[in-house]
Amino acid sequence: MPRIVTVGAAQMGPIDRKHSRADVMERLIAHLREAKRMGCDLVVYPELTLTTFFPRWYMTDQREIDSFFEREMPGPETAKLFAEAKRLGLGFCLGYAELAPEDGRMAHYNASILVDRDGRILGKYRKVHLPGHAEHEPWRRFQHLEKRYFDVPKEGFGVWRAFGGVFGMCICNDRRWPETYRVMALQGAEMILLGYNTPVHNPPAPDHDDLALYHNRLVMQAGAYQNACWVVGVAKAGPEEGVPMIGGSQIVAPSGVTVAATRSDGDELAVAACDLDACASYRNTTFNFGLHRQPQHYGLIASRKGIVPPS
Ligand code: ING
Repeated sequence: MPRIVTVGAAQMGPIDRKHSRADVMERLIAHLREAKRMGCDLVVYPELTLTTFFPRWYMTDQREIDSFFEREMPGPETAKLFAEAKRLGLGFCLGYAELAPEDGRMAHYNASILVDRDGRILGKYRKVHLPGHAEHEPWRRFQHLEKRYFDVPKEGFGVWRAFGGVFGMCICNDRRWPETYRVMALQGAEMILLGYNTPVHNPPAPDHDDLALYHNRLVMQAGAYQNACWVVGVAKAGPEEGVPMIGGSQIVAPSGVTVAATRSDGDELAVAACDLDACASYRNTTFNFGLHRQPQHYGLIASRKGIVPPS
């Protein structure tokens, strides 16, 4: 019996500062209803789906900063999403800014959750690779202050049994680092779910701007193929508060082939029926970790003087 999971990559167009959580809920629920009509089992939303990408602004007032965070999940404004998903029998993956009491203080995480069809939260992931900077850098067209507003979590990448398979999560910049996929694949991940908010323009490297969509596809296709797993990447896209963000949401098979993708920069659902057993064709051959990997050779070998000594 093939283990098919029909996935909806629920790309979101711009969410502006003036958009309330209620406004966003309407759009997220519209995605759920279309996904149900399309036969989906699971809907994947972008990173920080509930608000505009606020790290683009320099803020000093902690109350203002915390207004972009959720103190509980589900909370009063997100409960209706959980209720509608449960009513429709859909699971979902949701990215949001999490305010969490920890060691006597309030920790701030860029988080995502995996929710089962019955509304239970199966797992939570907190973004490991926080890009950008921590202090105001006025030379930039816009800021990217994730290092200012989010904490690096204590825990790393995990996987959870769900929807008949093994699922992992990561967030945005995580997808650019090969370790991200490998750590989850070594735990048995068959499908990795991720959301992203990626500006077209990267201030430290403007010469990369024309390749933004290519790099987006490259890293997810490589991650999928080299780790014999499905990768679902979902954008918050379009001109958001004057900053163009890439679209390019897509579902990538273990072969590395993109099997479904959005074409717009707005709210758009890309759907694919994903056979989790398709992972085996690569994980039992080319990427049979037990048979072919040589981890004893991957560390820094003190006896070998590399061209560039370790920093
Ligand atoms: N955004 C971007 C991302 O990794 C970035 C930051 C853009 C890094 C372009 C490098 C190049 O897709 C988030 N939110 O991580």
